[in-house]
Amino acid sequence: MSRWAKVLEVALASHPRTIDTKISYGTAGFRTKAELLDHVMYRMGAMAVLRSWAKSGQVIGVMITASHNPECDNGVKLVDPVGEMLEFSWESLATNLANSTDREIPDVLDSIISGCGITEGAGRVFVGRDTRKTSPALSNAVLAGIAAAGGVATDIGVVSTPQLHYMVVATNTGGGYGEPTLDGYYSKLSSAFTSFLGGIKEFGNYSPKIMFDGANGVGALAMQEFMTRLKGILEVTAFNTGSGELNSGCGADFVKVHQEAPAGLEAVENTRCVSVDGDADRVIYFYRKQGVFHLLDGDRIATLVAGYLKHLLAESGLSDKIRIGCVQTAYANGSSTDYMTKSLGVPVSCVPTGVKFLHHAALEFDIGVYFEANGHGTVVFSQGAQKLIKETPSAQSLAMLMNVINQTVGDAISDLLLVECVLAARGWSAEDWFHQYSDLPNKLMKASVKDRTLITTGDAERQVLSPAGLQERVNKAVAEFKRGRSFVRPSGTEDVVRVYAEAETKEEADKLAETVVKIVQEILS
Ligand code: 16G
Ligand code: MG
Repeated sequence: MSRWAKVLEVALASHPRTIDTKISYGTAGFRTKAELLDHVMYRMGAMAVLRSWAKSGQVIGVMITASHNPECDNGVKLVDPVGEMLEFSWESLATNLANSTDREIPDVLDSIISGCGITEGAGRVFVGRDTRKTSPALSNAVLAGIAAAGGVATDIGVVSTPQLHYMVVATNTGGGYGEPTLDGYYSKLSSAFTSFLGGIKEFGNYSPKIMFDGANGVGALAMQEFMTRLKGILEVTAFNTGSGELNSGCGADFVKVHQEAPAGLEAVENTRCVSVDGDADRVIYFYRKQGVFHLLDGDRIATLVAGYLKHLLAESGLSDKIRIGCVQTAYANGSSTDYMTKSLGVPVSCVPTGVKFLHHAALEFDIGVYFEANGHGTVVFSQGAQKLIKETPSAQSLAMLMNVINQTVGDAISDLLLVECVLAARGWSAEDWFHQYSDLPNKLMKASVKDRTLITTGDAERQVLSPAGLQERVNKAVAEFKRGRSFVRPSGTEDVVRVYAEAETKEEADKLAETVVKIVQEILS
């Protein structure tokens, strides 16, 4: 009898594949309408067990969420033992397993085992889920897959994506990264924040008061806990805490895309406001003054944080020993890159879209600050840098700030606490922060084409490699505009081609984007 008899039996009886639409493990796992996902969840449970075997029995995470997508969607992503996204080479294995027939499952699992040279051992998997109504049933499917494959599941329940990453890393490091419980997570971040703020004598223009938009998701629940723990230190007024629809008219993606305040915060003036997304791994700040909306996105967070970390390194005499750098994508506003490199003197590397690429590139620095413009990001410290910082008496502020940061993955609430620390230390209001530099006007558009996969890109998505002739025409269009820049890439999450353009004025940025959309449609029609 095949070692997978149980997996097949449960698949056929309780989690059969009843649809034959192809699904792919994309930038952030599988993501689609919730009703199409039961069999995928079951199979990912089984696959997580194999991944744990391949990683000598370390814990693997499975997160059920569709992040900022609408409530009707859902998704699943796997978390590797050190908190990173599932290793790239396993993405196609996941896609293959998800799309096979039920009866093919044993063969596909066997081929993973032989292809990756895996020896069976302990298979430990942590399962977390967001607040979507469809998440409990899908989580049960994952748990069934883990059990059928002979693994040991721990159901962490409703958590943010970064909380699940924390749990995985804290467990795999035997508590070295922090106590492996949710209480450990809250305690680590809130006590570091409290100590850091406690050490600041003068707040200047900073006031410890924010308005928080929880996107009606799990970020609101996490914030509830922080509000209790940070009482009297940070005053938080929470909106969109769960009674409304998830990500609808609120949340970080809404605010970034629409460039307007979310539900409940439309009329708030002169106050720092923060929005997180549906699984709380993205954060966006904004404020309104005299009716004008001002966005402080991931680029702004990166410059704020990198500038301050660089200052702390200089203050503690570690500038020569610890190299700080920043990682951005092509979507970073040209002004933020200029400010980072020229005014702050922090080197910037550019990588393709997707957290995993940024995270890897950030590990090349001793301190790597990485943020996508959309608000995904964090700071990572090399082991050497962490040790040196902890052992250097003049680097105590830096050591405290390091503990506010969830290094395992971008964490909206940890990022929020980090931003608050830096603003407090600088004595800045949101307006002071905003006026550090001016963004170049820009425009993001979508082009619908028959087959977006015909477009391939290189140079961190800044150049089109195929079809032939497309890049030349984009170059020609860009050359017509002062400070013009534009690039084209196929979306990893939607069936569209994305077009980004920036130029000296808003009108020109809009015109450049529209021109490039037309070029794309002409060439790909
Ligand atoms: C996913 C990525 C995000 C990226 C976005 C781009 C993760 C966890 N998430 O949401 O980083 O910005 O895709 O979407 O990696 P697009 O390919 O449709 O433009
Ligand atoms: Mg998210």
